[in-house]
Amino acid sequence: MPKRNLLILSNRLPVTVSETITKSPGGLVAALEGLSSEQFDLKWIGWPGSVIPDERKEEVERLLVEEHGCIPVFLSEEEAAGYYLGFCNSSLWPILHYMPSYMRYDPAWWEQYRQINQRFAEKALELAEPGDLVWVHDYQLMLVPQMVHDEMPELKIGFFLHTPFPSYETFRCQPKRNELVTGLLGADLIGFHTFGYMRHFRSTVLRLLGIESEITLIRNEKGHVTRLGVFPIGINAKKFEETLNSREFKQRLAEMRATDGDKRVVLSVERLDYTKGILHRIEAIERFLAEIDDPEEREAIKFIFVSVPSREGIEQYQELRAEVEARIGRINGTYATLRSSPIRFIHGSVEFVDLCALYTLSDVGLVTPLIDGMNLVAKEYIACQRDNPGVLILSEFAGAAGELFNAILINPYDAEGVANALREALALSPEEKAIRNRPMRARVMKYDAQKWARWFIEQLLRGRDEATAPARSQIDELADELRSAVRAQKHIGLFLDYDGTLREIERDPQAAKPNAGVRHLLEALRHRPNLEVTLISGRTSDDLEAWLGEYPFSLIAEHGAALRRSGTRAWERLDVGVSYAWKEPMLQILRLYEDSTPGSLVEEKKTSLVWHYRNTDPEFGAWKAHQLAVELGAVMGNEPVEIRHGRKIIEASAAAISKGAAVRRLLEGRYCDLVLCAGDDQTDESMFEIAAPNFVSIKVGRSPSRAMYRLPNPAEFRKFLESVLIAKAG
Ligand code: GDG
Repeated sequence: MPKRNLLILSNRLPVTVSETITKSPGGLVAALEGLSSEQFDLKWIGWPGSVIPDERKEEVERLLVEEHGCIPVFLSEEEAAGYYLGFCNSSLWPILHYMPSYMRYDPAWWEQYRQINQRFAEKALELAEPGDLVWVHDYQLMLVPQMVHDEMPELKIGFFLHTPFPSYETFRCQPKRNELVTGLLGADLIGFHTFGYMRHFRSTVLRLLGIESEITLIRNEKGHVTRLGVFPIGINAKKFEETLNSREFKQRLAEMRATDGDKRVVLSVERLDYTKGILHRIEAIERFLAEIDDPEEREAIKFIFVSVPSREGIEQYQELRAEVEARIGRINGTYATLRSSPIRFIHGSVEFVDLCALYTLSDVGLVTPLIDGMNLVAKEYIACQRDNPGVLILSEFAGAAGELFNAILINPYDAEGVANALREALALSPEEKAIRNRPMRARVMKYDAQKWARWFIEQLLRGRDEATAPARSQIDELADELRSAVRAQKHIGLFLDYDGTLREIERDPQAAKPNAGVRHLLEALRHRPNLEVTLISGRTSDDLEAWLGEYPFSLIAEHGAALRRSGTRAWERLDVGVSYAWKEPMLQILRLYEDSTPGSLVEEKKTSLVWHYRNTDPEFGAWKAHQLAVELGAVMGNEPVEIRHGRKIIEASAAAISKGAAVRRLLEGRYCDLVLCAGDDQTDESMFEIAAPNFVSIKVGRSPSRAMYRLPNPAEFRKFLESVLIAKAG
């Protein structure tokens, strides 16, 4: 099999460029090691992390490409400020972490963000060949999927969000919310850490863009399908296992034990970020210490904070650092003795092997984010509890809390609860700790970063479900067939649904009168010889008469209950003898739903009853609709009625009446060389079921269908009819 490119797009390249270029492999690099190099040619597109002077760019780019497989996206000082510190980290980061009051917004930042996303997309498009995979990472690049998809829809585009996706109520605060969500929907697959984030995303798409979705599938207005998935990221398990077995590790651990071995150690590791709950943790520690009466007992406990400097150009981060340092100073001032002080604050990062030794040494891992996409520190802590395990205290607001089921879960806002958890953790026996840790460690080591990446890529590669695959797309063949039928003056029967097929759907059904495009087409069709046209609709005969009555075509109204044959003005009923006894009890049920669902309404038609919920709260309406469909199915199961869940409607109609039955009726006793029927929704499927050798069907739109051919929208459908039946005829 030929190799495909796998283009990884992330804000930062896994290298640091200063005088020289050094590797700085993060979790993502390790994750990608799990992918087969026989199958993929891995190329990484990203920012080298520092501003490179113009005269060095060419050389840096060459070295990065040749020696590291990295393609740089260079940023100027100003761009880095606007895009990275500005839009990404002062606007998006707080909103994705439920902190709208921290959000700042400047239109100039947005412009930079858009432009830099465009630059990333262009780099990907330069390298990509049809069939390649593009995997975009994180909130810095939310516009890239749509930008790439617009230019090369044949690429498979994945997006993974490393942060939470917040509820709609929070996300809606971001001024560019629609653009951001639309940008993401260019992807074929979007991955989240948890089901909750995925649920929020779907709800946001529904509320912002009005697009309903299935649990793992969103089809946008243009018909593009985005699948959604839950892929909780893992750690580089192999590296941890190897390090725990290394001599260097044992040596560092021994050194640390010599210094802190007589103390109970409580460890916290994180970037110095306001989402990590550092101030809340300090409050809990203060409370915990205050409740210890014996100074010696207090002295026997040591808190270590490893706080990696982060985003120091942003005011809130500077303030946080000052506040953390001040409060730690206060606690240490209060409780320090000649021998020790309670909190050791390291504002910097430690080497990986030291980090492992610290994790192993500590009796408690204290992880307290106020909100966190996943939190790898919690998983890494567990990985290092192999031989003489400690206890993990973990915030329930970290994505990792869903997996690390045996940790002591805390609410970081509850200082007293955290202090209690500390006491509980420190009192656990070695056996209890071992029992808690074993299954968690097994999980953390098994579902590691490599598995995560393989799993995501497998899903990205997976073909679309049968249900969403387009029907036969060889519409050109049909066009040729129709043209030659016209040329040969064959007799052609056309059965055309109106709303959604000939004419675009409107929000207000009464606004969907024939427009210029429809009139132009119908006018032309009426003058074609050997063409027998029937217009079909779920609308009333009055509606059809008013809008389309002037044409000499047959008209079928009410989904097949009423018929006006061409050349006559009279309507005949096709539902004579059909029972409507079910309508009264059904109406009572629908009225209950109308009353209890603000914005919904019941429409009474001769042959059917319809409950519309287009103007309801979209989530509440969809839920009630589902409930109604189930209830009607149960109560009306034995009645001669068909229940249909259509676009923002639940419709109950007489089972004997259908568009398909009406078409059959019209075709009785007459001969056509070719019959073409077209429709867009579920009610048209009864026409598509008709099986005859001279019968062809076209589905307009993207939803699943039995039709033989497919066109994307009414405008394309009208163009198709004009081109095959009118333009080149005669
Ligand atoms: C984002 C999301 C999500 C920390 N200090 C040192 C050090 N670290 C390493 C840890 C860990 C990583 O940094 C931090 O990862 P987290 O997952 O905890 O948090 P974020 O940086 O906020 O990451 C997060 C993650 O993306 C992945 O999707 O889990 O929710 O916010 O690996 O070990 N490493 C070394 N020295 C240190 O001092 N060597």
